[in-house]
Amino acid sequence: MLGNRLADHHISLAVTGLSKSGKTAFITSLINQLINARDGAQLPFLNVVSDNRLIGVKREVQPDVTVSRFAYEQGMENLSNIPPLWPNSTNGVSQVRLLIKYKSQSRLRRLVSQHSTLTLDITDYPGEWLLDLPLLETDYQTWCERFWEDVKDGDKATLIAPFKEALSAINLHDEVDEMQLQSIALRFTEYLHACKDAGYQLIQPGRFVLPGELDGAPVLQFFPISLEQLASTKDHTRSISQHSPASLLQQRFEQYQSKVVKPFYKKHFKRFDRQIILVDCLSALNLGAHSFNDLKKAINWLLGSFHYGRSNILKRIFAPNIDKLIFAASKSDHITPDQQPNLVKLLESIVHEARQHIQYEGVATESTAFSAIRTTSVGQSQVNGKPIQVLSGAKEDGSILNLYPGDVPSQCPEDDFWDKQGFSFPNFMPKALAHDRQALPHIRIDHILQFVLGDKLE
Ligand SMILES: Nc1nc2c(ncn2[C@@H]2O[C@H](COP(=O)(O)OP(=O)(O)OP(=O)(O)O)[C@@H](O)[C@H]2O)c(=O)[nH]1
Ligand SMILES: [Mg+2]
Repeated sequence: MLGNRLADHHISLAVTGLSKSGKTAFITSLINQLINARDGAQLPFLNVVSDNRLIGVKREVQPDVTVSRFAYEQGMENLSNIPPLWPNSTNGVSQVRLLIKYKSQSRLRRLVSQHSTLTLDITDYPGEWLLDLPLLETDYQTWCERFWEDVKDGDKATLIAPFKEALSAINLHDEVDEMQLQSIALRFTEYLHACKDAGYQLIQPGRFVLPGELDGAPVLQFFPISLEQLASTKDHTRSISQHSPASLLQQRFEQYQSKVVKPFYKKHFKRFDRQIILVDCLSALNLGAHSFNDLKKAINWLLGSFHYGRSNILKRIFAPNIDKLIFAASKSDHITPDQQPNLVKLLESIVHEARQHIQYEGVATESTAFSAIRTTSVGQSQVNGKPIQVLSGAKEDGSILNLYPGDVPSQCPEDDFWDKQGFSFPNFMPKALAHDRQALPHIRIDHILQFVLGDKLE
């Protein structure tokens, strides 16, 4: 028994990231690289591969048979399509389990068994749902206050107008009119969609924009009341009946917490050993100041709510046991190699405070920039007689574009950055694959694998 335990061990890896940060592409590439590790994958920094100790990797039936199987084959089919397509975007939860068989360097392990096996479990889910996590620590009133504080910024102030108008029609001291609540909730949902389309990142509650099987359910029919309305509910000279809209909205918010958010996290985020936090700094830079500032806000709100080690409701739900965590700026094939160090510094400036808390709790952290599926090649060009690096990649229409996308700022940019310097790239498409079992081109996935798995494969 002890022998088995020594030879076989297990890691549950949390892949965390906002919507479109690159989680599904990362998991697809991770499976692809490990399966092809002995057959074409470029993984020089993964010691078990460079030491020639990896025996093989295979997929096993996942631990939770009630959730979908991670659609790796479908993703590879998309990538080998002509023209190649990105893996489909995620609208539900799925899982994958990999068995990694290797020769251990530990004499004790080798005495027990010739080979050891590391079991790796990963869960994929829509990034939209992740931002619901901080809601567990918020009551309805605080949520409303935060919401109105947040919409003061930029275009959100304009986008909110139709919802604000609809909200003004409601009398919180009347009896509930369910149809009226439903139609105001619809305006609220439209506002969240408009923010998403405009490139904002802090979209909450997440199920409103990606409801899955909850589409049309009353638990998604609530919204924040205005600060004036909030104040009027506290006016003790006017009693609020249990059947008033204000009470119902609060009840729905609490039902959303207990019936939607909590079960999701309880079921899928129970126990992790290692964590990767993906941050798509480059798309946010590309979209402009509003998107970048919102990304920073969303990431810090999220990380603040993890409170690694602190005893709170999330701690009880997560019971986090994480000993290693890596922050990774995704899609780094959008910039030239000379800009990669700046991208890591930019990422570090976004997560600085949260990282200090996490390290204080004894969790080893690292930061890096990577590309799960590399779409570009690097070439040279001349500007004013000086050589510069440029990128070449295929646009969505298949045409090839050569460009210098811009300098990456090494810390969160000040206001004048957005006026002075442009940063621009199209959504490149993946390169054509010869077949769907080929190793995917990537940047630094092997560094990430070494950080999260390396010590377990010694
Ligand atoms: N150039 C480049 N683009 C990438 C890379 N990874 C992801 N992308 C782009 O980002 C999009 C979103 O990637 P996904 O992996 O679906 O992101 P996600 O975090 O799973 O998104 P949700 O499931 O919606 O939360 C892809 O469709 C690609 O357009 C990468 O390594 N390089
Ligand atoms: Mg996804």
